[in-house]
Amino acid sequence: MNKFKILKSTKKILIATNNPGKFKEIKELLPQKIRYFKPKDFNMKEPVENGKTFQANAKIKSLYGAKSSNIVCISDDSGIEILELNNQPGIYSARWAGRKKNFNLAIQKVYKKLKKKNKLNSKANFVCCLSIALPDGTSREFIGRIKGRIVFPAKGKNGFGYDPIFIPYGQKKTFGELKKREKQKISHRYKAFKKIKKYFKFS
Ligand code: ITT
Repeated sequence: MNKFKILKSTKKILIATNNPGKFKEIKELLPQKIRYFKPKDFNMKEPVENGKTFQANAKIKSLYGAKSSNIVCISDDSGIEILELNNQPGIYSARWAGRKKNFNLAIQKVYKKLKKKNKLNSKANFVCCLSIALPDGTSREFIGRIKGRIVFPAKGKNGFGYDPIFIPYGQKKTFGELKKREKQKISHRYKAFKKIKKYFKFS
């Protein structure tokens, strides 16, 4: 873990995601003094995400990012597990939206599958794995989860992806209806972030 000491003095970080919603949320959680880069700042291609778990895919992305940029890299592999659909789409959450990343389509797909089972309000979890990789090829993964349930119709314009159909336990509003800072206080991404917070210097 000692190698991670360099995070306290690091001035540049690549946030290796092409998803603007994720980029924003990750950047807002991290120290504001650091300069953040996107994959396109390094003309990076997307690595093949052929892992079988959130951890494996997050690691593929962060190691690829750190190697391509030669700076510290943070990646995020995340998704929604819908219990009545045997935890699908899980690591395939982005892929359910098709090549055009159309989340209306992905949400329709969830609707049709749950409707068939007459379980529109299935329990669900959002899962996020954050991975930090150093240019020397070292990486660590950190998982966060939030439990809740699915709701139809979709509600709210905040957030991204599946946010409009997910209500966290203890709340009445979907992630799409909650204010950005309310989601950021309880989300799967925040819970993963809490585990890495100690490696950074805030202020
Ligand atoms: P990168 O791989 O470039 O980071 P991606 O969107 O393809 O972008 P993933 O493979 O990790 O990333 O897919 C995760 C999908 O899960 C994402 O596209 C969202 O639709 C969904 N997801 C993850 N976290 C979410 C959140 O906080 N709110 C809503 N949907 C979320």
